[in-house]
Amino acid sequence: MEIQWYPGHMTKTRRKMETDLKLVDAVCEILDARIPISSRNPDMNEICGTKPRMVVLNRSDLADPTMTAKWIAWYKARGIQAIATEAKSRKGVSPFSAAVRSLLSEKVERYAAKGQAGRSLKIMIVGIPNVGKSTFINQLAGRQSAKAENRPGVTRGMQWISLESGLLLMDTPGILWPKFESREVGQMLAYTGAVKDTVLDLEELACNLLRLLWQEYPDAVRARYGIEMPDDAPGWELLEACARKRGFLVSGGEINTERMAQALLEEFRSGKLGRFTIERPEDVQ
Ligand SMILES: Nc1nc2c(ncn2[C@@H]2O[C@H](COP(=O)(O)OP(=O)(O)OP(=O)(O)O)[C@@H](O)[C@H]2O)c(=O)[nH]1
Ligand SMILES: [Mg+2]
Repeated sequence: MEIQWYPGHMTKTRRKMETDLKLVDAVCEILDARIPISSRNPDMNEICGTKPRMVVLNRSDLADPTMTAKWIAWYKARGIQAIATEAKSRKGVSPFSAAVRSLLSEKVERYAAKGQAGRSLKIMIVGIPNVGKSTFINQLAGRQSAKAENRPGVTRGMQWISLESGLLLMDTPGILWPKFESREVGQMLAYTGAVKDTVLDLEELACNLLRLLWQEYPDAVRARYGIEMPDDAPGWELLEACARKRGFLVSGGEINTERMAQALLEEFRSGKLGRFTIERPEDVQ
């Protein structure tokens, strides 16, 4: 499966990001807590240079809480500020300001020494499409300043939003990168909905996801779809078994795997199927 999805506006965003970098004190990358590896832009080192950086693991309401705790510990062990959030419900969002101040403590002290204690700290918020950047900013601001919707590509331009805490946040459009190091990264981003479904083969995607979940979280799959299959059953057999259990048939009694694929992806993305983290710290290369 070849995934083509690097629209021209992302090239433009990346360039604008590089030029806007001089305007900010730090960069905060928002990751999807379900896929902390694949949702991390491999070009960030290059784009950010020496700017201080921190990480937010958002959508943690959809991730496996034990794994989220492991990820936070993993970042901490590497001296990287990281917090876990559920921007949609605002849970975990408030420690952000303190984390930024700690990240920029030298600057905060310098400002205070110059009698500029109230001077704002400017943070660029970046991340893949649809990860919740604008929602996160709106929750911090306590108002709907940035447009947020459940589809990738909602934010089109950069926008400044000021917070009462003295932070000034720059919302940016979500970006992906032109090349993926591996096919897996592309698929991970597709499972979570960071990439529009129109560029994908839904059934292949659903088979691969189901295979992965059957391996890592079999109880959740069993509980939702009532299937009982061998541990090593291939993805398409799992998908067929689920479709049969659901009664997704087409005339003539054939199984409607396309409908099941759509249902599976929707139920995974919305959290109805359970809370999953499909990338572990041990998988970091
Ligand atoms: N379940 C869940 N949904 C979230 C969370 N944060 C944001 N969302 C939802 O994700 C969708 C996308 O949110 P946005 O804030 O528009 O995402 P964005 O990163 O700004 O997207 P682009 O501007 O397109 O790059 C919305 O439907 C939000 O309600 C979260 O922590 N958990
Ligand atoms: Mg946005």
